[in-house]
Amino acid sequence: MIGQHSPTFERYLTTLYCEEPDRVPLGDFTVDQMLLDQFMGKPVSTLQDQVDFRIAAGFDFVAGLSGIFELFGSAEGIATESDTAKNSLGGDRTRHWANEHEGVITNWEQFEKYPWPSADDFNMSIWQTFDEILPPGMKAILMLGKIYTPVWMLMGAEAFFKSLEVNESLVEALFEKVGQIQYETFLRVVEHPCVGAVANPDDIAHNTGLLINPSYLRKYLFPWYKKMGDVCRNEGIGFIFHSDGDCTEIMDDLVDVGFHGFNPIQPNCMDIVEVKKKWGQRLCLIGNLNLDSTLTLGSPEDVRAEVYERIRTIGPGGGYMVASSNSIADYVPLDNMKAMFDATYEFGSYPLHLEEGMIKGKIWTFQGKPQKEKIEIEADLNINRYLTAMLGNDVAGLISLTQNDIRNGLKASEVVNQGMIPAMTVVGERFQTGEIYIPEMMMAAKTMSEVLEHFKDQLTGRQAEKRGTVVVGTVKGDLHDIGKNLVAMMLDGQGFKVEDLGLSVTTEAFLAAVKEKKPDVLALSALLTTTMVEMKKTIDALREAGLREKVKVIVGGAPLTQAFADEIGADGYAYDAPGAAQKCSELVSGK
Ligand code: B1M
Repeated sequence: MIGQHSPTFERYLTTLYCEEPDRVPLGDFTVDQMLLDQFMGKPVSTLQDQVDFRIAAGFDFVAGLSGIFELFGSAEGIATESDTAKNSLGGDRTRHWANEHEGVITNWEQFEKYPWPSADDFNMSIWQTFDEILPPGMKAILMLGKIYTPVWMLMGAEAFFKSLEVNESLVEALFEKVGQIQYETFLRVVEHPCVGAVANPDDIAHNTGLLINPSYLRKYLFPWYKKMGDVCRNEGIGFIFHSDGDCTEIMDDLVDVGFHGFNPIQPNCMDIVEVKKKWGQRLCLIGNLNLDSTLTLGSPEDVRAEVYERIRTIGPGGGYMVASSNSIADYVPLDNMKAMFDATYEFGSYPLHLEEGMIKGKIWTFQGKPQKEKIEIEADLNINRYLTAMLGNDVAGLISLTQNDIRNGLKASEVVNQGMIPAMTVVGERFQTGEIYIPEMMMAAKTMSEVLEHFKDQLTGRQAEKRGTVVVGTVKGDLHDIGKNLVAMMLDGQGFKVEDLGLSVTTEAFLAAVKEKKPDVLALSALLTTTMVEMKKTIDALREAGLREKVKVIVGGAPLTQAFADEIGADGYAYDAPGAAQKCSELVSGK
C-alpha cells in the first residue's frame, strides 16, 4: 500500500520501453498543490518535500519544470492575464492564461523587439539540487515540451490561427525561435545525472481532433522533437509526449520522432483499447483515468474499479502506466487520488491475474463521438463559388460574387440565405468531418462576417435582426474560451447578432445581459466538469427571475452531453461550433 514501495526508475524505463516491469508504475507528472499538502498533512514547499511526497505516494520519479514556460506565469507575463478562481476544496488559486484574441507578437516588428530569453535566463538550480537529494533508485523527469503552446500563446490563439493562413513566415520564425530556446534548455538539463526522462507537454489537439493541419506540425514542430528524441535515445533517457485531445492523426509521427511514451490518452477522445492495439508495441501508454467523470465525480470504489479495468486490459505485456487523463487537478477528491495510487499497487503486480468484472464500480468506457446526421443543404445558388471564396479568405471575391448576383436580380438577403449561409454550413461540416481545421473554419467565418458588414445597408432589416441575437459566454470559474469564440464567430458569420460576454462570466452577469439585450438565445460554454454546475445555476436563476420563458438556452463544451443538457433544463445542446449555429437557427426559427 501507499508508503511501502521504494522508487525504482528501472521499472519506469522498462515500462516506457514497452516491456513488462515488476509492477505497473504511477505516471502523473503534475499533482496540484492543494492535494500535495493534504496528502502529506503539511505544506509541500521545498524540492525535498516534493521528493518526500513522490516516495510516500509510490512514484519512481519526481518532476521539475525548465524552459520558456517559466516566464508565462510571471507577473509581467508574456501574453497572459490572470484571475483568482475558487477550487472545489475551498482555496483560492491564481491562474494565468493567454489573451486568445491578440498576443504580444503579431507582426515582425514585435518579433524583433521581443526580449527573447535564452537558456541562461532559466532557473537550472533545481537539477543541481535533485542531483544532490534524490534517493537511490529515483530519477527526475524534465517537463519541457511547450514549443507549439508558447508560439500560439505569444501570438494569441486567434492571431496564431489567422497567421497560419495569411502570414505563415512569422509563425515559422516563432517556431524556430522557441524551438531553439527549448532545445538549448533541454541540452543543459539532460547533462544532469538525476534526469531519467523528458516529458513534453504540448497540447496540439482538442476533442474533435488536431487544432491545426498536421502538415504544419510536421514542418515546424516535430523536427525539434526529433532532435531531442535522438539525444534521448543515445543517452538512454526516456522521451514522452503529452497532448490532450484526439491525436489519432499524428500517432505514427510520434513513433517516427522517437517518443517512447504517450500521455494522457484522453478517454472521451481516444479509445485506449484501440490505441493499444495499433501503437501499444511501439509507444508506452500513460494515463486514461477519467478526470471528467471517475476521478472527479466518482467514488473511491469507482476509481479502484477503473484502475483495475485499465490494468486488466492495457497492462498485459507491459507498456502501461496508471495516470489521470491530464493532471491530478485540485478538484480531484483526496480519497480518489489515494484510491488510484492504492489500486495501482493492489492490482498492478506482474504477472497479472485479473479477470473481467471482478471489481465493481461505475467506470468510464469510450463512447465514440456523436454521430452527425447529414444536413440537407437547400440552396438555389451554386454555393461552390461562395465556398471557395470563404475558404480562400477572399473578402473582395465574395463581395464581387454577391454584387454579381444582386445585379442578376437577387436581393442581398437572398444571396446571404441561398449562397453564403449554405456555404458556411458546408464549412462547418468539413470541420466536423476533420477535412479542415480551426484556422480554416475561423477564417471562413471571419470572411463571411466582413462581407455581411459590407452589405449591411442592403440587407433589409439587417440579416442579423432576422436571424436573432445570441448572448454567449464561458461560465464562471472557467478560463477556456477558444471554443466559445469559435461558436461566436460561426454565429456571427451566419448572420446572428452576437453579444460576447467573455470568460468566467457570473450568473448575475448573464441575467443582466438577458434583461438588457433581450437575446433570442443564451449560449453557455464550459470546458471543466467542475464549472458545468454553473450552467444549471444560470438556468435556475433565469427561472427565478421570471426570464426563463423569454430566452432559449443552449449549452456546449467538451465535457457536456445531450443528457446533461436535458437534465439541467436547457433548450438545446451542440457538440461543436457549427452545431451551435445550427441549433440557434432551429431554436430561432422554431423548427
Ligand atoms: Co485546459 N483542460 N485546463 N486549458 N484544456 C481541458 C479542457 C481538459 C479537457 C484537458 C484534459 O482533461 N485532458 C481538462 C478539463 C477536464 C475536465 O474537467 N473535464 C482541462 C484542465 C484540467 C485544465 C486545468 C484545470 C489544468 C490545471 O490547471 N491543472 C486549467 C483550468 C483553468 C480554468 O479554466 N479555471 C486549464 C487551463 C487551460 C489553459 C488556460 C492552459 C488553456 C485554455 C486557453 C484558452 O481557452 N484561452 C487550456 C486548453 C487549451 C485545454 C485543451 C487542451 C484545449 C481546449 C481548446 O481550446 N480546444 C483541453 C483539452 C481538450 O479539449 N480535449 C483542456 C479547442 C476548442 C476549439 O475546442 O473548447 O472543446 P473546445 O470547443 C469546441 C466544442 O467543445 C464546442 O465547440 C468548439 C469547437 O467546435 N463548444 C461548444 C465549446 N463551447 C460550446 C458552446 C456551445 C456549443 C458548442 O453552445 C453554447
